[in-house]
Amino acid sequence: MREFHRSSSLLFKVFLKVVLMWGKRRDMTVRDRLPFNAEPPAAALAGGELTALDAFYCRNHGPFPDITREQWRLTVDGIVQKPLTLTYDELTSQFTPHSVVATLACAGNRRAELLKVRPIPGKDPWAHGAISTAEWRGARLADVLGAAGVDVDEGLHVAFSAPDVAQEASPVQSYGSSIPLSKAMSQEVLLAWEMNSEPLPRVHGGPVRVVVPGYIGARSVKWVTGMTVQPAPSANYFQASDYRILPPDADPDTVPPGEGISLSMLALNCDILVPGEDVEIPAGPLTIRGYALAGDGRGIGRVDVSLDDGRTWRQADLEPAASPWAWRWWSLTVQARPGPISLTARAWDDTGVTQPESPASLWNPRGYGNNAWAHVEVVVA
Ligand SMILES: Nc1nc2c(c(=O)[nH]1)N[C@H]1C(S)=C(S)[C@@H](COP(=O)(O)O)O[C@H]1N2
Ligand SMILES: [Mo]
Repeated sequence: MREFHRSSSLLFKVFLKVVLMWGKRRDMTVRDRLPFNAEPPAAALAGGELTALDAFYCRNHGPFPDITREQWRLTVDGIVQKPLTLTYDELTSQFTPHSVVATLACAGNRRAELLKVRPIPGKDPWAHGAISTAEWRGARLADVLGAAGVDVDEGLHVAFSAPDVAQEASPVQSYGSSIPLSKAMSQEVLLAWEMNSEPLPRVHGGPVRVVVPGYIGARSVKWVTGMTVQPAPSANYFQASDYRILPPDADPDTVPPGEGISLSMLALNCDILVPGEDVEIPAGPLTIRGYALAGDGRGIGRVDVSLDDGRTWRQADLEPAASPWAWRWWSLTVQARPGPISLTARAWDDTGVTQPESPASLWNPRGYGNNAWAHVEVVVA
């Protein structure tokens, strides 16, 4: 009986854990339980080109809506000739499906290093893991906008809306954002219903989400139910106020909407994922591995690694890119001698631009867009 109690309460704990983790690995670092925010350990990302669904990071501003495929509708309106309402069956059967391998990166990824420069109250200290890559499959947004009779006009924007309500928004409102119509009409932007050949999980926006490769994750709206073609960017809190690089001396609690630089295209970035921080490493050959990600429409030119804080550099081996929208893996094997080593990496893009050196030079009040040189401190035994 006792045994039974013990094992059933153990089962219950496991069940609870799985429910709380939304099908995620047990070693995810949970930044918030409600809304659910979690990142995988760096080494879990280094496994391969695509991130396994149970390791893919989760970034939410409100509780997830529970929408079945039967209930789901997408309305397309605004400056269109033929406003539309699509069901899940119509979206998936009337439009040709396309697949795109794309990296989703949260603008707050690597905030932990900015926090060491100056505190950023109320924001999660994301380490290396608020970035992941999937093969997304769905209809091209351009095809759906085409069906609604959209005339391509440089000045217009497409605003997305979703039903999840964010208590952190001011005033409280449901999640939304927008992208320029010119980006919306490009081939890589999808209304996705599959992720790594699985139906899009609810935690990642199922039944249908927007995927905007090359832009910050915040623009890839999950559980999307509305699209409006309009003359200006979305007035939603997460477009007009939150995802912006404020000047270092601005007070994020009092700045008016529209202040600061609106984040859209990702900037050149890289990170060191293996070896992990503060792990003991045996002396001898040490393989350093990480990703580099070029900004929207650019490619990676080279990745350099330094073992002496940037005085001298060696070039890493670059693996081929799975797609222009995905991270590119790099590695370098060095001879590790006993003692502490400071590992540094920096990427260059194909326009000859490289990353800024220090997080201090990038610090901003909401802690977004850290693309400083990657740094990991390790101890060789
Ligand atoms: N509806 C909705 N869409 C959303 C969000 C959200 O909170 N609600 N978070 C955004 C942010 S900030 C990011 S980084 C990505 C994260 O997607 P993921 O949770 O599938 O990794 O979704 C974006 N889309
Ligand atoms: Mo994000």
